[in-house]
Amino acid sequence: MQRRALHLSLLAGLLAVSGFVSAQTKWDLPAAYPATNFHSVNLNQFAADVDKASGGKLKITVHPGASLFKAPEIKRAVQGGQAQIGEILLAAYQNEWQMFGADGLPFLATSYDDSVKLYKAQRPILEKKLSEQGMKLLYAVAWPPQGIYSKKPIQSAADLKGSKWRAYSPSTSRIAELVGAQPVTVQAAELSQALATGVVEANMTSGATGVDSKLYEHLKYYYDVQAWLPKNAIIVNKKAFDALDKSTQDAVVKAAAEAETRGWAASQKVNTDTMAVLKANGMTIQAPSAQLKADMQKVGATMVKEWLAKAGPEGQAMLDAFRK
Ligand code: PCA
Repeated sequence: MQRRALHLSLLAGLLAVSGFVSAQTKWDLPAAYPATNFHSVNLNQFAADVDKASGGKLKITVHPGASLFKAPEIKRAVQGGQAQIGEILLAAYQNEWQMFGADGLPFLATSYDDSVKLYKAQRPILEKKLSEQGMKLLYAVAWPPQGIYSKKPIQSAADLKGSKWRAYSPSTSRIAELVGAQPVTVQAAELSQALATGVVEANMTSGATGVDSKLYEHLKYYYDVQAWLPKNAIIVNKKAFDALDKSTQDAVVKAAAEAETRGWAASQKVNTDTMAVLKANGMTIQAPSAQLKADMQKVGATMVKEWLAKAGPEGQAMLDAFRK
């Protein structure tokens, strides 16, 4: 009797030591935007949902604000397994593969409805590409529509000539070139500082980033151009995902689908809310003049043409799927 009890306790001890009883996996999730940004808030909810649904077997720690990796390094970190999972701005990787930049092209998809359509056309090829790179796409959420922030009032694109223009992607740099501005790449995490030191006089981004980085402290004019809605994507290293047991994998996929739905709704709400915050902080918020709008649309048409020339038949097929 006593002997048997001893055996059982020994067995329990061995199981605990081997990690069998309390098997727990920990993932790091680098993200580039501040903790209060709606994408980051959504990521924390996603992590909490996974924790709960997996019965505590998978713990995901979100590292917002580019605290673990800088924005342009996150994709490679996930691919190489330095981070198991991460959040990337797809459009930032356009030079690597043109399809990544499809949602960063001005005036291709300018409303939430069109962005959803574009995402549907983009998603299968994104999944294929990321899979070839040893990763899996979990979900993607659009930023609110991109408008122009400027130090001075802007009546037409000519007013942007020579201005120091902050870019966050190849496309936002290209816009600067086409309007004769001087592009300087600055990640969101460094944007406030860049403004304070005067290296940025204009840029295109969302109301969300306008509030995150307090753009109203330096740029007094906002033109609600609604030119495109770039997406953040949450990607996971395939080996890390495959190492999970089936029920935990299912928990991740389900929580991701919920985060996607929640994120798109949050984006729309944030779009409205942040316009009010910008205004309350003294910004002049206007629709673009007919001239400015026409100028920017021309820039967009040029860029879609350039993109298509580089993207080839794969790009054309995606555009056809989007427009059908
Ligand atoms: N904010 C990010 C990307 C798009 C957006 O709205 C940024 O400005 O870096």
